[in-house]
Amino acid sequence: MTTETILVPDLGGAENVDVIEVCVAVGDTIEAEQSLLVLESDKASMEVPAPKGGKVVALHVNEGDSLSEGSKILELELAGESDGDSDAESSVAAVQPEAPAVESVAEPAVQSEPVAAAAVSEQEVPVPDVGGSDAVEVIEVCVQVGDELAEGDSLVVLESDKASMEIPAPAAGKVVAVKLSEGDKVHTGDVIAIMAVETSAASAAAASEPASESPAPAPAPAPSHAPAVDAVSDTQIPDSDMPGIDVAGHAGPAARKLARQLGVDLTKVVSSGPRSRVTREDIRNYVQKVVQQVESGKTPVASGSGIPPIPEVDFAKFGEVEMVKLSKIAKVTVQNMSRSWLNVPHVTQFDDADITELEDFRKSMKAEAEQRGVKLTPLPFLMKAAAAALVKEPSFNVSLHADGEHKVQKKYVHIGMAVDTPNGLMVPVIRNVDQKSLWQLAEETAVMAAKARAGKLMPNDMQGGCFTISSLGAIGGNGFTPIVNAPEVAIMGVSKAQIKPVWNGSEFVPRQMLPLTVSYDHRAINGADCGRFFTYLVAMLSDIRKLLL
Ligand code: CAO
Repeated sequence: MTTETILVPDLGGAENVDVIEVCVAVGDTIEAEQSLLVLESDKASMEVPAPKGGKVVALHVNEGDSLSEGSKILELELAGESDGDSDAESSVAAVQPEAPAVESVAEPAVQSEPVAAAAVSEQEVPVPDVGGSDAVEVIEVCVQVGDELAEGDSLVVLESDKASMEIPAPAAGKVVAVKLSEGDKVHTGDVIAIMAVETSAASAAAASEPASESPAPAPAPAPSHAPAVDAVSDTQIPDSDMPGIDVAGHAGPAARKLARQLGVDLTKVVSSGPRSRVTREDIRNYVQKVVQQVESGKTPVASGSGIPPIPEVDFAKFGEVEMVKLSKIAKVTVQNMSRSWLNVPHVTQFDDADITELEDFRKSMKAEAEQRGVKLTPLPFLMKAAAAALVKEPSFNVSLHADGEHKVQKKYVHIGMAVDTPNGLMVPVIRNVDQKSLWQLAEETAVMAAKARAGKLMPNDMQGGCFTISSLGAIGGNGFTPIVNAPEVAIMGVSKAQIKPVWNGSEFVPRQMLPLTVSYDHRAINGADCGRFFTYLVAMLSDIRKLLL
């Protein structure tokens, strides 16, 4: 068997190009032209094909390595060689791949008429030499008419079978026309765009000089196939100090192809490759996650789809940071809040309850509360009033059925209470609140809050709620808009009670006013329903004798 060392071919002078993907593994039997590696510079990615077929017996590269022309890629046991070739077996031959590894990409040259004085001239920007006569596809158009571009800003991304490449603006200027659309097949010399480019007498004069001597800021006239102005013009990988496309969804040809096959929007895929490059593995992980989420019902297809992701930011660029692991509860909260926020059209209504008498009564019960060993806070009163309102206005005691045809009317009154714990937000549920006394509720809410803070709630303790109360009354604030705890359809936010002047018809009197908000799911509840529910609840708190009726 003959073994050959496969080397990195001519990269057009580019050096230290990143390995984005290694497409083969030791033991693989490969064919000539099969992709071995995907390499990427700032401006282009390209696949390095096998110069011949055979079996990979050793690999010299890993993802993330930087390679230059002549770097060793792998050892290939050549296909079809007989054992009689054992002469060559001992001396491992280093061969240059026969096929050109990448298609060449030259800087686009602006075709223009030389101008005699300072002026803005409209100039065509052609597709540079993309190598070969095959058409290449436009996979991204990065500009639109009216865009002001800096020299080097990306105009379009082209992709052939083997490489994707960004075509940069050859000079600063304004886009006057865009001549290509995504999906177009183009050849060297086709016009990408027309740009209004400022030219000066000096640059115009220089423009008539040989291209290699023309100054950088102004575009040099050159035939579209000719090498462009700077040192990278005839390289196969455009200059690495040009800015690359710095957007989510930047991926090599292999990854783009896979994304297209699977219908994946690359901007949604979290990238793990060098310089935020989306790899094929990232796409597979994304698809796997989406399928799992849909199948487990965690992310109904209708929720979140089409919502652009929040871009990842490297905060360390701005100062010292520390990565803190999210607790399990915090992660569940992330999911629940996103789900409710995205699915539920929220409306929030505000009101103040006059709890002057309630507070007088509560304080008068302090001694008895101590004897009973419980603390009588406003919460049990709020629970009781909410339960009464849920019974009076059953439109609040429902959940929408997933079939889109029904709502589930609940005949029980279980109320959740948001508890702030060291591990995060938890919502234990107090059952049959309508049937319990204030003392029972005081005791049960205290037990549940203690259990939540100790991390001892069982799943059952947090299930079955019809409505939630979130009280920040002990902390402060004038009001907040709580997020409905779906599949419940309403939630009450309680803020801090304060003495305020209230007009009683003849004078202002000091009253203890409790700011309340009710957020509701407008799919299930109408504004008038909420008006009735909330007015009744506030009336109960303002005159707690009514709770007895
Ligand atoms: N206005 C003024 N004072 C209030 C009040 C209000 N609305 N609500 C409670 N208080 C007072 C209480 O009367 C008590 O005072 P005293 O000790 O003088 O009687 C004090 O504040 C402390 O109350 P508490 O917090 O111990 O008890 P609570 O029954 O009011 O609340 C609980 C229990 C579990 C709801 C609460 O401790 C809690 O965790 N709240 C946070 C909920 C939360 O995080 N919500 C946000 C969710 S969305 O992010």
